[in-house]
Amino acid sequence: MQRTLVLVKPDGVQRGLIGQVITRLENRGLRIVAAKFMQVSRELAETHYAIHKGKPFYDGLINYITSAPVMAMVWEGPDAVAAVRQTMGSTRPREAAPGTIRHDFALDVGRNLTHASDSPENGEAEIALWFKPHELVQWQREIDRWIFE
Ligand code: DAT
Ligand code: MG
Repeated sequence: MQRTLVLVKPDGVQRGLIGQVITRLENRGLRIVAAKFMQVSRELAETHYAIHKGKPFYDGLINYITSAPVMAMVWEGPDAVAAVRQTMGSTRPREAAPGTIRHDFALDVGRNLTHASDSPENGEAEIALWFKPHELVQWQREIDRWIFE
């Protein structure tokens, strides 16, 4: 079982799309492990997006992610990192496949609604950055055996 960090970014929160993102991940069969509605500090934003520092879109990205609250979550499942990114769609919403969240709800790369970790290693690092260990809930879902082979 693999875990990944998911954020509904400020545009998704402001547009009332938290529920739709959660529904799609639930429908997929992924299991929620943690959730926290929060205002992102500049410090957290800069650590989370450190890899993009120096890029032309960096300042806009930091302003965007700190501009309103986000819904931060951890989801798990088999190959959860790849599965969630597949459900999110391409970074550029106008290149995202129909049926993906970014295709169905977004147009601009700077308002692409969600974040999802891009590798298992980054997933674990991002989960540790956004959540304290006791905020991650270990639980058994009754229907797991009908979703996980
Ligand atoms: P992703 O969020 O799909 O993992 P990323 O990690 O490459 O994409 O970039 C992080 C965010 O930065 C992305 O969700 C939106 C923004 N971004 C990326 N490339 C951009 C660009 N060329 N112009 C504007 N914003 C960009
Ligand atoms: Mg990324």
